[in-house]
Formats: sequence, structure tokens, C-alpha cells
Amino acid sequence: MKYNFAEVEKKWQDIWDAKNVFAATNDFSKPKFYALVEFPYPSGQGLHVGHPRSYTALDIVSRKRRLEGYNVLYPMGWDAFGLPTENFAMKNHIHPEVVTKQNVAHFKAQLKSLGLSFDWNREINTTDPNYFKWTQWIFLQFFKKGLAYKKEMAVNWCTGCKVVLANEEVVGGVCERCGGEVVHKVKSQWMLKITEYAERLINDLDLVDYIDRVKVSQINWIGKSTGANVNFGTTAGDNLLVYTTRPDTLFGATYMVISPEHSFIEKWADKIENLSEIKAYQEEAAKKSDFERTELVKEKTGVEIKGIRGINPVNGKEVPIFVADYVLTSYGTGAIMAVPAHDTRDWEFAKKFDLPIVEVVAGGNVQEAAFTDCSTGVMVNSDFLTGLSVEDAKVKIIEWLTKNSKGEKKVNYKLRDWVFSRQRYWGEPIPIVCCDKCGYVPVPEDQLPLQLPQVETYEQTETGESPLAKIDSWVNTTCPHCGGPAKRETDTMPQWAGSSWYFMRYCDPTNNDAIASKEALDYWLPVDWYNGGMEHTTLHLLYSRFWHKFLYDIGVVSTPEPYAKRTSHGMILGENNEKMSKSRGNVINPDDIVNEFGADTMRLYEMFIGDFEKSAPWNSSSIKGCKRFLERIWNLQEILVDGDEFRPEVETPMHKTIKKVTEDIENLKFNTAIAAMMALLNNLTDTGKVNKAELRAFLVLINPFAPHLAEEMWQVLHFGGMLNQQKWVTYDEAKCKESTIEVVVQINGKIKARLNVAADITAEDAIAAAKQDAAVKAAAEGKNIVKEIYVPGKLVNIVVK
Ligand code: ANZ
Ligand code: ZN
Repeated sequence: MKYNFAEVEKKWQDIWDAKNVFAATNDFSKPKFYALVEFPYPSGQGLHVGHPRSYTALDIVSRKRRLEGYNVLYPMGWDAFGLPTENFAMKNHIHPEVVTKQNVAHFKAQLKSLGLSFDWNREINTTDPNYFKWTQWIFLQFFKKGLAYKKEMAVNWCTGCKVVLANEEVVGGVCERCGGEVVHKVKSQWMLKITEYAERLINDLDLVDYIDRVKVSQINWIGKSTGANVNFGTTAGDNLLVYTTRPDTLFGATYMVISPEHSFIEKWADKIENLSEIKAYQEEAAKKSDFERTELVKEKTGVEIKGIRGINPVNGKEVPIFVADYVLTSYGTGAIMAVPAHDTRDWEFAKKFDLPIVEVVAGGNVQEAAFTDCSTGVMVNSDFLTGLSVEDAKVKIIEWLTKNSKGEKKVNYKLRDWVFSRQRYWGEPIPIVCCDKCGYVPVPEDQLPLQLPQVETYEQTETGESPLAKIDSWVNTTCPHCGGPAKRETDTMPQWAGSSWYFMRYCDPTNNDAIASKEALDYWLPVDWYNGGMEHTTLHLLYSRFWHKFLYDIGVVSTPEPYAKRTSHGMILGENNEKMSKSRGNVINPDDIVNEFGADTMRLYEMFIGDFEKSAPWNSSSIKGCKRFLERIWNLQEILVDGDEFRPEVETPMHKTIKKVTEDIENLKFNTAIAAMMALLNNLTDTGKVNKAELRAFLVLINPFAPHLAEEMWQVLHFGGMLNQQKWVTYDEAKCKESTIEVVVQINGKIKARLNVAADITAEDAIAAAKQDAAVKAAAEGKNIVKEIYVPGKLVNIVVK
């Protein structure tokens, strides 16, 4: 009987749907398990073979958990606001809502064809007004707590998309989306104060079970740095505050640098003798991204400010002040004391501009290269610090600075506040009204959702305002506070907004009175297991932890962290080990695989492709192997016999495999779980039969991986009920060990025999048994035995002369 995957898979997908078998129940007395995968952006390209890798993995875990008696929530939805949809709409003159609808329908059909056990009753879409009502509501809570604020700032301006980008969206100095040049532009932006949570976002990583590389990259992204703010004097009369992580090197500061955007320049313009030169330099710097400016390999540039000098507070010495773009406005104080002897960038700059290099930590040759090691060196040329270790000198100088009101200890973070404004149409409108009298006034909560108006075109205005700014009837409104004329905010939220809280909405997706009921949130949160891509570790993961913490602070959720556990899968690459991309022409369409081999094979293959946490190249011949494996399982029906217990000859492999699959699933070792089931299948077919007890157990094991085939066999063999409602199989630890093992016997390194002996045999008995073997006896005949060795569980080696 041939296995017809197409028919069987469709049949079971329809039954599961009709019977709602994967719906999470609202029975809050049951133990729960909340599995989450990153919901996709429904792009026009449809599903990528990378998506099912994550979805299948947690589908396997979810299917197993259901059989273990948990109330499982495994939801799916659409992160559907964003630029590609808007760009497509702009080009083709279709409303983004229509584009989104089409793309979602396509994605959903593709996901359904894979037999993933999502609870489709809880499907959400970030562009649905009933959803973004709550995204807007959360924004207003931020606003009310002073954590959403407006700020004039130099932002990343993409010359291609004509849109302000978050730092994270600038990759390698260019726009992540269009590859266009990114320059600086000053704009008034809505900001979210994520920096207020920086410390907790680091410390609370102790409360969760995240894989190490995720933890490390979060910590690095937040970038906590401990040092001091030091107040330098200047001959202009004003002070200049610098941030340094090496206050111990203060005596080695031979010049200062301020960023091109530093307000000092404006303020003392009339004292600066070479102002036009500096203005020209400022213009050049504005064209560069932060990335370009801080690149180590870049040759340093800068201009000395003529007419004003800095004064080192520790010794009163005058030093030149430069304007140079390797100092960023947005970090620390935007000004530094330069210590060329002990900082590489300062050293390069000093060499180029012929500035003095004064050694203050002994141990290197500072004329040759900066000596940056601070673990072993001893202070020199540093007055009251001389002779101290770097660590002690840091403590002492901070004491001195504090006592003399010249500075203080300071912690800085690389993390910046989150630029939350976009000048785009296809996003959540920011629910704020600007009134001349009352300032920024929130749209009253009972008027949410604030919906998007219809527009003629999706292009921004000449000045880069959002297309909403062109709709007078939308912009002009009355102030909710004083009733006077007012204007609406026309910026929309960034794409990251909707995904910052979506896992909460799944708990109670149709609630009209709250983001979700407190009861549902308290029951389901935190998410028990969240799997997603490494590319979302620093943005989405951090943003959503931040929103969750804020909602925790205002009493909406009851746990400080949203995700108890976070794992990450590797990328699926093209056959040639390159990233799959349209331009390389190596994209595999999941639909083609499902059509040709079936969903079960696709699922199995993606889990068998390699170590789940590492990237893996696509391999077409290996897919065929997976298909054959499933067909061999199907054919077990032909050798089926009665039996309520495992037969003695397969008892150990049965227990061992149950144990292995059970554990491997928990440890993301899907590939080795599959390999173990393949080995078990061989064990069974080697005996020429399989009994009912064995096959039942086998089907339960393979079910999470290949649920259609397993469910179908369960039915045609009348095993009773549906497989997805059975219990997970258990094993007996004592029966996982082989009672006998095979031991190889060698004479002078050549294999002479293979013996079956008790697994716990002693060396003495093993050697004795070996010597009893006829072939061994014959080979040793008439020779002297000089050595006998037993390698436990493996071999007996006899050396003869
Ligand atoms: C003097 C010094 C001496 C420094 C030395 C380093 C080594 P992290 O660890 O990244 O916080 N710095 C401060 N503000 C800056 C800005 N806005 N743009 C560019 N560089 C800036 O590094 C802090 C160090 O980077 C600071 O300590 C400062 O240089 C520089 F042997 O001050 B240091
Ligand atoms: Zn008003």
C-alpha cells in the first residue's frame, strides 16, 4: 500500500481545524505551557524555508507538551506594519491594507500546509485597529509617565527612503532596507526612554534562561561603561565636561576633542579665530554616519580650535582643543580628554597632528603604539598617582575630583533612547495632539483607536513629513484639553511597536477593555519558551523586554520578565552554503518542497538538517532520505503482529529511544532524536516484525515530527481515538541499558572474533571468555601470550609472540 501524503495531509489538516484540537483552553486550573515563535512580517515573497525551522521546532515541543497534559498556547499572527508593504503600495497604487490582506492570506495558507499546531483562534494582526488601539494605549501610558518625550536631535536620515532610521536600522553606514546613504539631519522626534531601564535590562538577565550568546549580545548592546565625568576649564571662561573610562590617565591628557555638533562651538563662536574652517568641517562630518566616524581603520580628521585652550584640572596645564568626528555627540558628554599614550584612536590622531604623547602607565613603548593594557601597568609621571596600580589610581583620582568639585564617578550606556517617530503612512498613528496653549495633549483613551485616514499618495512631503501631514482634515482638530484649535501629530510608530507586546495579546486576543484580561495575563505569562532568530536579539528582544518591564511597573503584568526561556536557531543557507537570496537565485520555495515530498518530509528534513542552533546548507538528496524513512514507517503495518508489551529482543532499544527522543526535544537536539528513531526502525525491521505496543510507542514518538503520517497510521490501525490526544510515552531507566554487549577480540591488533557478553562483565571474565573462543584459540595456538587487555564495553586485545 503506497502512502499518499497529499491526500492524508490535507485530510488531517481539515480534521484538526474542524475539531479545533490545538486550541488553548481558558481553564486556568490546568498546568500551562506557552510556546512562542516570532510572528512573521507578511512580505510579498511569502514564506521562506527559514521560517519553518523555528515554527516546526516549537511545534514539536508543543505537540509533546499537549501529550504530557499541559494546556498549551502556541499562537501565530502577523507583524504587518512596515516599509516594504508601503513601498509596494506606493509603486502599484494599492492600499497597504489590501496588500497586507493578500500577503497574510498567502502566508496563512502556506503555514497551514505545514500542519503546524497553531491555535488559529488567537490569530492577531498588528495593523488591525482592535490591536493597535492597545499599541496606542501603551504609548499613552509611556507619555503619562514621562517616558515618551519629544526631542530635537540629529537623526539618521536615509537619503533613499527619505525617512528617519533608528541606529539599529543603519547597517554598515547605509540604510538596512534600501542600501541608500544615511546622513545626519536635525528633526523633532518622539523618543522612548529605554535608557531608564538599561540597568534592569542587564541585571534581570539573571532571572531568565536565555542561551549564552543571546545574553552576551544583549549585554554588549546595552554597553554599560563605568568611568568619570571630568570638568576641564577653558581660556574662554566656560568649562568643558568630558567622559572618560580612564580617569587614572588624567596626567597624560595632552589635548581635548569635542564632537563637531558640540554646543561649545556655537557658544564661543566669537572667540574662535578659525570659525569658517570649523564650520566647513562640521558640514563634512554631517555627511558621515556614526559608523563611518568611529571606524578604527579610517584615517583621523580634525581641526584645532584657534583662540581657545582647555585647562587640565589636575595640573592647570593648557592643552589644545580639537573638533574631530571620531568623537560622537550622542555618547558621554560629546567631549573627551585625549590620552594618546594609552588610547589607540588618540594615538593615531596625535601622530597625525604631531601632538605630545606622555606616558602615564609604564609597561609599553608609547612612541611606537598606544599602551592600552590596564591590568598590569603602574602609574608614572602622575604626581600623587605615581606608583599606584591603574585600579587604585582610578579610585584615588575619582576621590580627588569629587573632593575638588572637578568631576565625579559616572556610568554610561551605549544604549540610546529609542527614536519612536517615523514619517511614514503604514504605521500606528501616534495619538497625540499639539495645542498652542496646552502643548502635547494625549488623545483621550476612549477615542482610541486613532485610525489612519485615507490618503491620495503615500509619498512624504518635501520636508520629509509623513503623508498624513498633507491631509488637512486629519491634521486640524480640537484640543482635548482646552477645546481650542490644535494639530494632530502626523508621525507614525516604528515597525517595532506592534511586536513589543504581541505575546500579551495572544493571551486574550479579542478583549475590548484591556490589552488582555489580568487573569489571562497572570495565567499565561511569562512565555515559557521563546524561539527566534539571532538577528532579533538586540532590537525586538530588548524592546519587548523594555515594554514588558514598563507594563510590570504600572501593574498591567505580574512578572518582571516576559520570556522565561529564549533559544535561537541557525539560518538555513543555500546548497552552496551561501545565504539564500533572490539575487543569488538559490531560494528554495517551501511550497515546492511540500508539493513534491509532503509536509511531514519537509518538517522532518528541516529538523534533521543539522544542529538546530547552527546554520545549515540546504541538501536536496537528504530530503529524499527523510521521505524514505517515513515510507518505511508506513510499511511497518505489513509486519505488524499482536502484543501488549515490547518484545524482549527490542525492549532495550525501545526504552533507550524513548528516553533519547524525550530528552533531545527539550535540548533542541532534533537531529539526533530523528537519528535515534531511524536506528530504532532498523532494530525493529531487523527482527522481521513489530508488535502493537512497539508501533504505538513509535507513532507517539514520531508524531511531533511527522504528525500527519502518525495520525493516519493510528487511525487505520484502530489504535483508538486521535493520536494528538494520547499520552506521551514513558521509559524505564533500568531498561535503557543493554544487558549484553558486543566485544571485539583482537590478536596482535587483528580482529579474530566478536563475543556477546554481559554488559557489566569484569576484565578477568571478558579475557577468559575471549580465550575460550575457537577462532581465538586457533590463532594463539603454540604461541606465548605476553599481554591481555580489556577495554570495557569494547574489546579484548591479546598480544602473542
Ligand atoms: C581618556 C582615555 C584614556 C580613554 C585611555 C580611553 C583610554 P567606552 O568604554 O566605550 O565607554 N569617549 C568618551 N566619549 C566619547 C565620544 N562621545 N565619542 C568617542 N569617544 C568617546 O569608552 C569610553 C572612552 O571613549 C572614554 O575614555 C573616551 O576616551 C572615549 F587610555 O578617555 B577615554
Ligand atoms: Zn489646548
